[in-house]
Amino acid sequence: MSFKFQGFDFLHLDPSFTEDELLVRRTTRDFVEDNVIPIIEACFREGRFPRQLVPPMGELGFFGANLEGYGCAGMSNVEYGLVMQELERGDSGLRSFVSVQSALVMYPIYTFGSDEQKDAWLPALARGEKIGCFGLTEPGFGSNPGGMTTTARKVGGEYILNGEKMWITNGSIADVAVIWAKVQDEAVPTGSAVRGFLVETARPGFHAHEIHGKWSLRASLTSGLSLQDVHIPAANLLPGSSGLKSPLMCLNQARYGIGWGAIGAAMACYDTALQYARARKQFHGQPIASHQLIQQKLVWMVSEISKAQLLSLHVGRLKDAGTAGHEHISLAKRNNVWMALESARMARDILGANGITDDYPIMRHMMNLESVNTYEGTHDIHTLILGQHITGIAAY
Ligand code: TGC
Ligand code: FAD
Repeated sequence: MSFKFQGFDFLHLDPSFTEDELLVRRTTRDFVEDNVIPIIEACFREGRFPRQLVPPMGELGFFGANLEGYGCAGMSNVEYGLVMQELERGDSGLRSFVSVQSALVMYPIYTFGSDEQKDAWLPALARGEKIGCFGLTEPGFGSNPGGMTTTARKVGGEYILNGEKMWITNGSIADVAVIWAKVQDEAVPTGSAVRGFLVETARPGFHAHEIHGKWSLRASLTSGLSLQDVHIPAANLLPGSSGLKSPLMCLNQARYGIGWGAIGAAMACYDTALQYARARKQFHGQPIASHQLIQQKLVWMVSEISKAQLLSLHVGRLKDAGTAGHEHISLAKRNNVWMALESARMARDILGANGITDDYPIMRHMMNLESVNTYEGTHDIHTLILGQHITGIAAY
């Protein structure tokens, strides 16, 4: 059983949004209600990504939504954030798909790519006709991607790539992989800078294998990538990429969207718990919502979701004004995912035994949020990023 979502606007924030922002939110919410909610529990149970949703999401302009031109919707960052919020109210896996395609594949092509690369990839990625993935993490280097061992050796007019990437969303269905590797150039013997490369996944030596056995993000595909002597033309280097800063700039875009997305997951859990608590009766025929301890949990969720909304809206306005620092984005990602995970745990408790079943969306959100807490910089890595910003001392 699931309850129809009632919306969440405790602080009367809706007048703070423009008409266009509210239209984007309504359109995405309707899409999720009509296309995601009816199928998502089955997809999660079967460990299946609902690929049939990719073309309609392309038509709605969800891919590369905050980019201009190349068939992209040219949304503001607040509008893009609201899309992420609504998608993640459906499922973190769906938001992940859009995050990777938009922030981690289209954004680096848009920002670091040549005109030829942009023309070749961006329109097809925007329509969802092509799918991309982002290969930064390696088996031995997760929180510390600067230690990566994947190499790109320049030989004549080609680069030859070797290495392993791990935990790569969409890896096994991608047409193109944005691979981050350390360049070995005979002409520049001391150079080992991290650069980005566009690797067509059909190239010999490129293999992707799906990672099974996940209890989280089961409606999303996660893969390991192996690159063994993969030859690519030198023109596949992203010419504007330079050093670890480049992939970290992509992560800022994705982390910003996750900050909003986590609010959506928390709203789904809170709304389910509230409706359940009003209907469920225990002791003297009274709804459990009449008990103080249940109310305390609901009030915690309302407080924290409201604060998270204010935080993401403010960071979004800063981003639209061009003044958001990566520390602001870390603050939003860290706080909002923590808040959503705590909300999911409280909401699960309110549903008692029913809370552990997939008759309700809470346990699925809770399991998904464990991944969201880890990827794009773990909760603790964002603590250290903020600690470094405040003190000027890196404590990694
Ligand atoms: P560090 O020396 O601090 O920095 C290297 C250069 O980058 C600059 N920088 C940033 N620039 C832009 N945005 C940021 N967020 C930046 N953070 C740092 C920095 O100023 C420096 O610039 P320059 O000019 O001096 O060269 O680098 P470090 O090696 O000490 O590492 C810093 C640390 C730990 C914060 C970083 O490595 C980190 O963020 N680690 C977490 C890794 C991570 O988040 N991985 C995510 C992989 S992708 C993923 O999870 C996708 S999930 C997909 C889905 O949504 O489904
Ligand atoms: P580790 O880095 O080994 O960390 C383990 C623990 O140690 C954590 O608690 C961490 O906080 C802690 N820790 C590490 N260093 C320190 C320190 N200096 N001080 C204190 N504590 C520390 N990556 C991609 O590149 N592309 C993708 O598309 C992608 N998709 C993903 C999808 C899923 C479902 C998941 C789960 C991960 C995905 N990732 C992806 C990888 C993700 O970014 C990494 O898992 C994440 O960065 C953490 O790395 P790790 O798992 O190796 O953990």
